Amino acid sequence: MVKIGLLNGPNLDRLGKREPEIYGSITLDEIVKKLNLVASELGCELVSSQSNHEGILIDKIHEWGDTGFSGLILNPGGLTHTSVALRDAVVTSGLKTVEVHLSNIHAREDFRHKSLISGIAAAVVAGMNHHGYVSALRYLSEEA
Ligand code: DHK
Repeated sequence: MVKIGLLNGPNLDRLGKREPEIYGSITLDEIVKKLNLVASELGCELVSSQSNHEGILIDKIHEWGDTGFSGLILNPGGLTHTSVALRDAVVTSGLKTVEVHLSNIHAREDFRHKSLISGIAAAVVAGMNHHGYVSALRYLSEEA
C-alpha cells in the first residue's frame, strides 16, 4: 500500500482561528479527517504530523524517507520562505513531494513570493485552501 506523509509546519495548528479570511475557517483536525476519508477511498495510507519546530519537521522527513513512505504533502508554513535545511531534508529523503499552501502566496506580500521548496518539489498547489491537500493526495496516490 502506498504510504503518504502529510506534514504541516509552524502555525498551521492554529487553522480555524488564524486569519480565517486568508487561511479559511476549517481546522487542521478537520482537514486531516477529510484526507483520511479520501485516502481510504484511494486505497492508500496517510500519516499526519504538525510541528512548530524546524528540527522536528526535518526529523520527521528523515524518518518517513527511511521507513517506506513514497510521497510527502508538505505545507512548511513560514519556513517555506526561509529554510534551506528543510529543503535539504526533502531532497535527502527522496520522497516525491507536493508543496501545498492554503493561500495564494503569489498574490500576497513580496516576501511570500519566494519558496525555497518549489524548486525541488514535484508539484506546487497554492490558493485552493484545504482542497489543495486533497488534490496533492490524489496526485501522489497515483504517481508516488
Ligand atoms: C502558510 C503560512 O503559515 C505562511 O507563512 C505562508 C502558508 C503561506 C499557506 O498559505 O498555507 O506564507
